[in-house]
Amino acid sequence: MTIITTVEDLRVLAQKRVPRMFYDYADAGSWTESTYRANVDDFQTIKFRQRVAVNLENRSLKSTMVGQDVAMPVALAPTGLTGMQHADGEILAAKAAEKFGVPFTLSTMSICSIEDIAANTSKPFWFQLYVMKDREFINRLIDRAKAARCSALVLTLDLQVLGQRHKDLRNGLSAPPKLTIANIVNMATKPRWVMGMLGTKRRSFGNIVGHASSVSDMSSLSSWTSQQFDLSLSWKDVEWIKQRWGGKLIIKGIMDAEDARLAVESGADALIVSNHGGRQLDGAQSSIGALPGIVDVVGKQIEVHMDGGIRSGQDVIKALALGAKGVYIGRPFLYGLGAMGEEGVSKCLDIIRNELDLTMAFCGLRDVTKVDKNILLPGSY
Ligand code: FMN
Repeated sequence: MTIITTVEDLRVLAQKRVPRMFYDYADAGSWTESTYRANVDDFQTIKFRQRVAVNLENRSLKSTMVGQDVAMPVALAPTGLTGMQHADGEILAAKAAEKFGVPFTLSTMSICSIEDIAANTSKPFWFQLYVMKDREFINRLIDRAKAARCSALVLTLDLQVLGQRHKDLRNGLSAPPKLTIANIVNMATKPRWVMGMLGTKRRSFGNIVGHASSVSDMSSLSSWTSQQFDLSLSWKDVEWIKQRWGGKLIIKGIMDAEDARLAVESGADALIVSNHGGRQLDGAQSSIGALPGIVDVVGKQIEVHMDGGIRSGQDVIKALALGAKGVYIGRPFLYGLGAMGEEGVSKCLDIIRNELDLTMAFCGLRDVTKVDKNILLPGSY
């Protein structure tokens, strides 16, 4: 039996259990993957101040993100094709997040639909929107998210063009995925995954197929998707979406202080410092590197969240210390899902909670909302 004590253990197990083309899709970054690696590595240079003989009774990890209570300030990031890491992956991840008390964010490019998540959970979840050229489709998605009682809209702005991921090209990962002999042979070595997929009908993009006017099946999806990136996207569109949505708006993909100012002006309630997990602009700064500069500029006006490279509770507390009100994990929960389904996502959240709690204690704090730069060694960040 494999003993799982870290997010890395979940990654290793997921690699064994998920077909290569889908594992690589989750695990890869763009081009040389330098930003993808920097996201993780830059956390390691930040050092804590260890404190002793402080009362550590009754510790609390409870906080809020965009005014909503969270059991700890860690949300599940929107990830496309999650239902390919494990059958019904989005439903399983949403259930694990709900039980734990943290937000789950459903991607536009998910396999399970908005309605699937609403039918299988009882608390509100968050919906992530890409700005596509088909504005009628956006209108319908927003209406569907409202009908499903989504309590925040995460608007991703960093995907007007797609960063090239070599592994996806080599593995033939497209919509629909190319079933090459190599892919089929590899899938045959992952019986759990195959059995799961045979047991579900949810195998195509649930928010799109049958909902966008010209997409009725997986082959019409391919040409539709390639036309949908909106090269003319501007902050005016963001204002329109804010107005159309009318609820909490979180803008994702901000790496620049000037863009952070514009996000505030467009009426966002929060922004996410994010480089898409190193999957878009390779050569961009790490997210944790960009965070302090953005907090300095807009941190008093709006909640600043971050994602990218978080692999432990220690990383979470470092981001909070540098001014993030909350963070998101992408690959860590996908590894959990690929490794062990819903149980794996819960395991991932448990691991991060325990690491966060103990690290906070070592730094002499009892309340996660009180974490600030004082827990870090000056000069190490
Ligand atoms: N971000 C989006 O806004 N929408 C998506 O559909 C989306 N799909 C993703 C798919 C995968 C497999 C991964 C790994 C990331 C995706 N992202 C997407 C980016 C994540 O929301 C998040 O920014 C990133 O995963 C954070 O980095 P981490 O994986 O190191 O935690």
